[in-house]
Amino acid sequence: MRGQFITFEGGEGAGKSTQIKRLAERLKADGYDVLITREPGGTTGAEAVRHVVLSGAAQQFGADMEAVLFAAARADNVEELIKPALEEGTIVLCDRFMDSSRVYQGVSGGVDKEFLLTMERAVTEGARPDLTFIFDLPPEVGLARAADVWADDGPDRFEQDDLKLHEARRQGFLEIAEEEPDRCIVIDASQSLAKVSRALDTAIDAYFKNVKPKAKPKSKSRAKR
Ligand code: T5A
Repeated sequence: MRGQFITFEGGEGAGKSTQIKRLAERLKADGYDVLITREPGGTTGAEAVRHVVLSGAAQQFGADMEAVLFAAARADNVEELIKPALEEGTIVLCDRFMDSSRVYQGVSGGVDKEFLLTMERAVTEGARPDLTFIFDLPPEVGLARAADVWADDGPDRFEQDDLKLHEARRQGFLEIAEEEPDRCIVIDASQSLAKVSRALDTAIDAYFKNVKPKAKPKSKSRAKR
């Protein structure tokens, strides 16, 4: 029995974390075991890497170095959290994953595609996403939303980038969705919270109908809430 590995991708402030939390509650209420994780992060080691990359401390060493750091954080998250959870039949909801490296480090960072894919294959072995939601919206809308929740220290290393880079990332995610239509579903994230929630629920219901989730629903009384 293997669980389902569902990843959420997109630009800054697209609403991924908000929807992941809501969806997790819904799935738990339906009787599924659900694990939420994020990238970079999830484990103690990966959270330490998160601090290094998002603070901008690694930026001076170049995009290749940042790509390696994201891959290192991913390796830890996969080995410590994601793979064990999938093996137990859990539904794993991950806020960003390999597509963020393809887009942020590859498309906008200029890191060699083959180098990225080699690291991706090594790190994600046994933990490839079954389904990926690409939250699509104009970058200026996402950045304005993100700005509302910035901590006192302001935008992080990637939020500070030029609007052109954010636009290139948006196109990069859309290209991945086009290249891998069996795995990716694009969600119009510029809509209201209620409409985005509805679009996501509809897509999840259709997906679960087709794949017959390997994660077995437990009886309601055992559901974690
Ligand atoms: N990165 C990451 C790489 O470069 N390479 C990699 O391999 C990986 C894994 C991570 C950064 O690292 C980069 C990408 C990122 O720049 P992060 O803080 O985790 O940093 O970045 P985000 O994932 O972008 O986190 P955000 O919090 O900015 O975006 P979310 O999670 O998409 O948005 P969310 O849910 O927090 O919502 C933001 C605000 O908008 C509101 C929410 O209430 C919240 O206030 N909101 C809406 N408002 C109106 N309408 C809606 N539909 C809304 N949905 C949410």
